[in-house]
Amino acid sequence: SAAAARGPVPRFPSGFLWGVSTSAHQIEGAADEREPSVWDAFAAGPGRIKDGSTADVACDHYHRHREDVALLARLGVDAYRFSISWPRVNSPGGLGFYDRLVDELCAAGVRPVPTLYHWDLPLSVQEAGGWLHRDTAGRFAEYVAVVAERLGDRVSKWITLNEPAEHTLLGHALGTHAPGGRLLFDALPAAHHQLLAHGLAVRALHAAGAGDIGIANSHGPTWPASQEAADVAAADFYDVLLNRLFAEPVLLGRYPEGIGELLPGDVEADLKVIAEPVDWYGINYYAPTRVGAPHGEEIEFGGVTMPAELPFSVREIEGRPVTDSGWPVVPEALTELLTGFRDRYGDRLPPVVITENGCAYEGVDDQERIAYLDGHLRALHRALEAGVDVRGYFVWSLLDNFEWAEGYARRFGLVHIDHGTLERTPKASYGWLREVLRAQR
Ligand code: GBH
Repeated sequence: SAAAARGPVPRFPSGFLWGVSTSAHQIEGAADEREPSVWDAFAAGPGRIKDGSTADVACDHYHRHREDVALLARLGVDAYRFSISWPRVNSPGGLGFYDRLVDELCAAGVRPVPTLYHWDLPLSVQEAGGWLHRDTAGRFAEYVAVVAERLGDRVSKWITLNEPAEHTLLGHALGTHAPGGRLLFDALPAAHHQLLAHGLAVRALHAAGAGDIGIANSHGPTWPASQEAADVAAADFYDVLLNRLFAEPVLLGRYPEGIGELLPGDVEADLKVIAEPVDWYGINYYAPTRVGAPHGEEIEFGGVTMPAELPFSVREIEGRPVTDSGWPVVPEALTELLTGFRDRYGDRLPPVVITENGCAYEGVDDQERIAYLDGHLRALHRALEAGVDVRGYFVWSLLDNFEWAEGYARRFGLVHIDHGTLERTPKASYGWLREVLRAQR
């Protein structure tokens, strides 16, 4: 078989944390058993979700969590990254659901790794100003304190936010995700307030006696379209906006040059909060991005419409296979990303965990997904050999799920979901990963 021809996945250090990831809004369903979130409101608008779907039922994980925990246990992962829905915690019995989930995970020998925010802001908080409003950061910290108080006796590893970069760009600058803001550069306060929320959450977790805290930031190498000055400058700018703007406040306690001036409030004082030390740094990696000077016209890219007034344009990476999302498959860019982080941030970079990596493909005999994951594990191992301190790897995702604006049309799961019957069927990649994990023991 193709897997045999590739040879075994190299051996990772003992204690390396193997896991899979999901998020609440993408899998839970049971929307009528919680407060509404920005995603419920966004999906209700016409033309927002490609297949016209909503996450009202999703994978119905809320009612089928026992079956899903059994799938995790059989897969043999050490850890499960899921997210806690703030709108559910706001609703009667909501925290009780996560309480039971954590108990079931512990009983199954799977370590719970909750993310405290994965894009599903309570609609009530949006109506009070959302991430454009500074108070949202304080409200988030209050919610975090409640969760830590209830789960802190059994949860020993925490993630504050998922991908504030994507939530800013897609949710507030371009409007292709909830809450649908099309503010372009006026969306930057949403980034700052999320980062402030991260810092306040770290403090709230510490106050509750919790430790081992990280953030899950999306990162990828930015490749200039050519060596011409205009392309290099555009790529640098994109790198500042999508990578450095979110890494540097957390790791270095400062914004990249030119950014701080664009932000509201006492930025220097806020940076002290944002730089509250994390114990590890989570990276979600999917693909590199090739960027050049602006075209001066609107372009469609990776399902996103980029307005003409942006000072860069995203270009195709040629000569590579692409996944069903249209993203190129470039495993060695993961090695480049990690060694680049180590070189840039040195001893300010804590141990790294890959908190998401995966791909969209159809079918249950998903040989392309196996090839993608196999290639990325080898690239990750090369980063370890090059001296980068990587402590864990989480596949996105356990289940096919609600892929935001793409609806159910993109399948990232190791387990297939029939969205009619909600039947779970492990794919070939699930069996492959189980064997990889077994061989690592
Ligand atoms: C994550 O976002 C989310 O955390 C998760 O909820 C989601 O389901 C999952 O990934 C899959 O989408 O256009 O070639 O330059 C990922 C966001 C995906 C943003 C890849 C950057 C670069 C591809 N990232 N993308 S390209």
